[in-house]
Amino acid sequence: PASRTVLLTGAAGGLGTLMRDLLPAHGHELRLLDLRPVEGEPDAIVADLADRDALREAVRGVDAILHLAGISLEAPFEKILRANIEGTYNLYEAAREAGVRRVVFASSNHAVGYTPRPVGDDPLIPVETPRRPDTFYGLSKCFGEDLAQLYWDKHGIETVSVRIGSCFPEPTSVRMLSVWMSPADGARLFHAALTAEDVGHTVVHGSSSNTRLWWDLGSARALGYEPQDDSEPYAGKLLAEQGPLEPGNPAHAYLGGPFVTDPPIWPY
Ligand code: NAI
Ligand code: 15L
Repeated sequence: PASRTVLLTGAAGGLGTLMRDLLPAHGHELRLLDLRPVEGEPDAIVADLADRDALREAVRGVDAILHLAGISLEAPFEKILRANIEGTYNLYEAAREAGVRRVVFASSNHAVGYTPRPVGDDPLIPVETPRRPDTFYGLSKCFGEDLAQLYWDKHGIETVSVRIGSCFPEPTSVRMLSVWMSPADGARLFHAALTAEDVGHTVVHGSSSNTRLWWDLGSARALGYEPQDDSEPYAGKLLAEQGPLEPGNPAHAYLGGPFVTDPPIWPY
């Protein structure tokens, strides 16, 4: 079904700001929500995912929800619990009560961050790869994916869980050459996830069609996603500055990159 009004949670964040610019051109009318005011958007709903009354109001009459809100990096468990675990539950409950039929959930590569990255002729990481969260943050994304499956099986709410790689205007590390999703491809993928028919609960990898790709994009393409971008033009500069990934370095050995170390090493 062509999606009409979409509730965009996390609208003040990095990805939310990019998608506010790009999604209207795909035919989506956005209702915005964030904990923080959204710059230049006085009509945005300023609310915490802990506020169930505000969520009930926010989801009323929308055709779909693009759920980006939450803590987006590693943090103490109690904070992750409140924002990402309880917050996502609160949003699905509001969606169920209001009869919203489709959610697109911003999952993350960090749900499976301890998956070794492919080396040489290794096959691409399949979307069915076992869960191996690399942080409490990644664990909260595993919870979100399982919650999505439960709400499909029990309540018929469809979700596309997008395990986003790194969606920023440009890749900023050698690892990101493999997992980068250009903002324009991000909008293409979210559009496909919002509008494809009969998705049930589908998990997809979220990246551009990078030359150095680590994971399989088959389930994303099956939604109608046709990536147009490739990080390769950035490779020369990043490799010259940072050198190649080293096999003996744990922060270079896994899909989740530096999130696997304790504490995580920044930048990633
Ligand atoms: P961000 O940290 O820039 O934005 C997150 C937004 O959520 C912030 O504006 C924040 O105020 C809001 N938020 C946090 N807790 C909230 C709460 N309790 N109630 C309401 N709003 C709350 O993160 P970014 O990069 O924009 O990521 C968006 C989503 O995509 C996150 O869920 C993140 O985990 C996920 N993701 C992003 C990736 C990326 O490359 N940008 C990669 C993988 C996943
Ligand atoms: C994520 O899940 C984070 O939200 C984002 O800030 C990046 O760190 C990204 O993963 C990544 O793996 O590069």
